[in-house]
Amino acid sequence: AKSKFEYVRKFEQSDQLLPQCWLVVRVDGRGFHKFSERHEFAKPNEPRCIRLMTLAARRVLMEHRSILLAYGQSDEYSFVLHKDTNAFNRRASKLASLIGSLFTSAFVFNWSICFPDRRLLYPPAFDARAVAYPSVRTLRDYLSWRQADCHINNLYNTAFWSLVLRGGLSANQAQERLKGTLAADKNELLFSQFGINYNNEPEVYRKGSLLVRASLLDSQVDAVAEEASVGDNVPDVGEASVEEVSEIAAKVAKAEAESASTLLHIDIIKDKFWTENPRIL
Ligand code: DGT
Ligand code: MG
Ligand code: MG
Ligand code: MG
Ligand code: MG
Repeated sequence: AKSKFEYVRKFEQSDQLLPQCWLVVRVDGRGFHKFSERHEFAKPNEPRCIRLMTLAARRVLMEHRSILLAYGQSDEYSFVLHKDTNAFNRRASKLASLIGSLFTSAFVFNWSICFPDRRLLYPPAFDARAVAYPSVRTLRDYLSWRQADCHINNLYNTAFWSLVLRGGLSANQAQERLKGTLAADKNELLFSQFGINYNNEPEVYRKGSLLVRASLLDSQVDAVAEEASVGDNVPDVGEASVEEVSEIAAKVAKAEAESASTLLHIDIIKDKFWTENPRIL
């Protein structure tokens, strides 16, 4: 019962990821520099977009049970699958395309929940790639890389937008002012010129967002998580009405429950979180 055309299947190449490696799928918004401008995102951080990204990520965790945790910052989210997973035969293209397209559709699907007063002006896209990491060390270094990127960019962007929006500098002048500065210089500039203690900026901006399967967490972290997610349940929704705000809160709470994941804004570079939660990796 095979057609004579069946042979073309042999042109498909295997892209199975190595066994016993941790699998990471990272999605990243296409052209979000422009997307954030067109949709008038707050600078440097738009809390409604962060909430939308996390809702979309929760949808992915709900659907794909082999994902242990996800880490998001800026316009990206990384999903970590267990090293023993056999999901989709560990095929890179299947994993990346399914997670990337579900993330994208969930982002669009939930847009009006997070931006009740702002129309989506064109369909956004997210690229996705799948990578295998051969050890806990390399996986943790991957996650540290993304969190270090979050820190470096957020410190830079906080200084840059303070100089432009509050210091009255042009974008070029602000860029010149920051050229060659170290982290300590930017901290000092923020404090002396704008009275901003960078360490008091919200953790969600400085550390990014970590979603962990609740069943893998140890109790003491659960307590911290409770606080973090309660805070996250009070959506900052601009011009939204009271009914809209409670609708958003209800939908966020529903997504939280269904994905059974806990939202944390914490340091994942240091050992502390991993040694306190040995069941995750
Ligand atoms: P790509 O990924 O190569 O297609 O290009 P982009 O433009 O997406 O660049 P990428 O991913 O390196 O950087 C993310 C951009 O999104 C960056 O220009 C900052 C912007 N962005 C992300 N989150 C926010 C936000 O909350 N507020 C604002 N104003 N911009 C944001
Ligand atoms: Mg991007
Ligand atoms: Mg890029
Ligand atoms: Mg990006
Ligand atoms: Mg099919």
